[in-house]
Amino acid sequence: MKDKLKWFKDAKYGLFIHWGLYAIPGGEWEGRLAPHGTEWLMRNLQVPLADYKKLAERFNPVDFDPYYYVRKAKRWGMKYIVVTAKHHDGFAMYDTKVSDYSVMNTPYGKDIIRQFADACAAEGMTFCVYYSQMQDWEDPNADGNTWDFDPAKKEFKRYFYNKCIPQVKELLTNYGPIGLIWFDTPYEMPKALCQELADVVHECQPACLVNGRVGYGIGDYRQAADNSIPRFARNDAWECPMTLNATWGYSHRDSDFKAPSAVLENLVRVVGKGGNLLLNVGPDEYGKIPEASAQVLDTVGEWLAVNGKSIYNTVSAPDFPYLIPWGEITYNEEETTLFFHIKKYPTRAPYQVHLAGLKNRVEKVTLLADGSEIPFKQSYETARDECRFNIFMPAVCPDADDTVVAVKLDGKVEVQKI
Ligand code: FHN
Repeated sequence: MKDKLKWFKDAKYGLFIHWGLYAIPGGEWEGRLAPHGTEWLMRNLQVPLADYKKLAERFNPVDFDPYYYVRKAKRWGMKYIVVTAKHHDGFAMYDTKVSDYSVMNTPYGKDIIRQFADACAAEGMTFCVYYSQMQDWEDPNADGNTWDFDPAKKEFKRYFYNKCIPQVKELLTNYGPIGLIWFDTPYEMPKALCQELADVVHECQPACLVNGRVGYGIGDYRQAADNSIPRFARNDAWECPMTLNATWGYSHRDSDFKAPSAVLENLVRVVGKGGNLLLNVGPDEYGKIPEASAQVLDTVGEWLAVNGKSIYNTVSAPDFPYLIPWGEITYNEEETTLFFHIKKYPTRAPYQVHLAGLKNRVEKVTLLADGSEIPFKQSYETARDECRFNIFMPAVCPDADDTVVAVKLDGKVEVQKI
């Protein structure tokens, strides 16, 4: 098989959608607030299963339009979508024959995953699913629900072989090509079962990627911790899952969305370290996300429409010998071009941005946004063995959030060691 990770490594930016019954309480249950993510409400407030299940009788997202998400994701510059097919609460957002606890037994009664899959196929978007493999608060034998079910009586394998594996098979056989499957919270799951799960995925769809949270490094790519950007760059495939506010599921109370500049900064930092940013939205019980969060992503999408070349198909640049005080660098290997993401714009003439330690000859420097040429100077001081490279920016900052400059090199990037 050709490099099955290529699409993922080139994609750089994806949309995560956490959606399920938890969107209805939106973080609040009978006057009590869910302490962390709203999707953890049932467990954190120990809501009895019989009560939580009644939410299914109310689930009716009449405003849901899968094309809204897929078309928006395209405009937002995202290259894949990961939707929660089943989160920890155990409720399937699709037509499963394995359990009655699904969207088919709600007033809505339509398969959400099918609609996303079809819209993605029609719009040329890579469709992916999230599946909580270890925790399932509805199943007496799965991990997580210790208030309805006695932990001492749990037989995990009964859940694993009767619900988890069959449901994963359904997802991988009934919805066309799945770009990747996103497992989560493997906790103490035995390695052999994690391997079996990954094998089932690859038997059903050899090209489908398995994420790192299948456990034990068995996945096809790695995951950073939630909302955490690794300190060091690495150019194997990895992904940073991130929230737009402080929760994954919809919240009635939290509309503290990151500003576009903050999203952009996170995206460039993740991509500059060689990874992908998987940014989350949480639709409400009607199927919509707050307009304010969509606007944030619109703005980032506008920036990407102009500067996307500095993000997609890039890798992290090699380590330069000195800290870079003005921003980040991404690198397109095929085009032997470095992209300088200038966040701290020079304030005084001659508006210099300096990079030490670049050994290549620079052929051309341009402002990515409009292709205009930027003057530059290279020098080498023999006795000190120092390579210096300066560019001279326009006096007026073209983009206060991130001005991108394309630096075309004469060949593969080479960096001085000090
Ligand atoms: O428990 C989940 C959480 O609800 C959410 O799904 C995130 C997404 O990365 N993963 C787990 C916590 O790491």
